[in-house]
Amino acid sequence: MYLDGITLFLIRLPLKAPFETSTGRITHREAILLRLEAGSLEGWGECVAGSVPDYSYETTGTAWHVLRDLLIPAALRHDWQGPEDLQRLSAWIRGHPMARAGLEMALWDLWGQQKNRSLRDLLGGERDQVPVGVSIGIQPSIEELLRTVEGFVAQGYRRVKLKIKPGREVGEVRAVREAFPELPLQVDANAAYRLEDAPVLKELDAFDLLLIEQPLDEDDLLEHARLQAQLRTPICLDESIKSARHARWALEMGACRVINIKPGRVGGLLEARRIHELCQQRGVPVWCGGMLETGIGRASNLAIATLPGFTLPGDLSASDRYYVEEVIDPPFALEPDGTIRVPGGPGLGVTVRLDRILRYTIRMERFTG
Ligand code: OSB
Ligand code: MG
Repeated sequence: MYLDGITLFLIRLPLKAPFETSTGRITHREAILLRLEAGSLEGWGECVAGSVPDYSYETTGTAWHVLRDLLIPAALRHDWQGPEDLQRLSAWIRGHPMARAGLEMALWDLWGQQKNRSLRDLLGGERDQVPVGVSIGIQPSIEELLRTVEGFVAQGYRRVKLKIKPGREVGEVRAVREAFPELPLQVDANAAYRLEDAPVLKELDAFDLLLIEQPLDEDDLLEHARLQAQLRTPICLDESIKSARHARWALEMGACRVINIKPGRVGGLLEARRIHELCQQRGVPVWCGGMLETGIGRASNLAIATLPGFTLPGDLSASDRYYVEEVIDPPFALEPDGTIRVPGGPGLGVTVRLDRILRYTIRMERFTG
């Protein structure tokens, strides 16, 4: 199969509420959407890189460059036998997993439509709905935090993740734990601590957390192993795990006991599935992380979260948790039992609303072979 054209859209979507992490605060989500054309079919993908290099070195700017100047010209010349081809085609490019993963997602969508199979089925998923949690940004005050948690719990979210940073952790976690003694709760530091901060992180052991996500720098695998040895709470790595090799190193070193799998961070769904397999063999629980995706990326995350090793609720919330307006129809909704239904239609199984995408597009470029 040859591709007839590829369009990149840089969109800037307003968030319902600002999202604050240890690295900063955003009011809009910038992301690149990709549309692949092949005959009468269209495949959509989403690249999770953000506008600034705070979570990883990739940005919408670097991803645009890698897609436009390297991946897209090669993709338009290639006779595709499947999304798997992308690995061979892009093996010479160092890094830039988010750019690759965006293109891979669109190839999977196209492939599923051509074969009339859902992405979930193509990946070997087993469920048609997945339990989900919500990731709550750092709030202006503990009162505000308690109100926010209460709102999401009332909506039916099954577990809550609190963003933390130095000085904004023990008081916050204690308050939420006291108000919600039974709530499955976890925290995410986005690499804000150093090994010297172990004493404050050890205080979190008292609150029965499911896990502490990425306390230290992404390169600090050795330090994470030293920290894990001092903590009862499992460490979960996010930013540190950029491939199945990183996952193997981290597990062999004892740097974590849980892994957050984000296909966008590891170069795509195939690499994500390899990490899932490795963790399953070792009895390590995994869950699907999120990057404030639109409905396009969310559909892809939901599909991989149906694999059997995804035993913890994902950062896969309903569309209305993030955006005033969703770019797909219908938006993803939270079911009363705290799950989200996984689309069963061909490919990603969502209807993309180009009219809405265009309203939020700040840069667009179309390429043909
Ligand atoms: O570290 O998991 C993270 C959002 C953007 C970048 C990094 C992270 C996050 C989240 C939000 O925690 C997860 C979601 O999409 O709900
Ligand atoms: Mg994280």
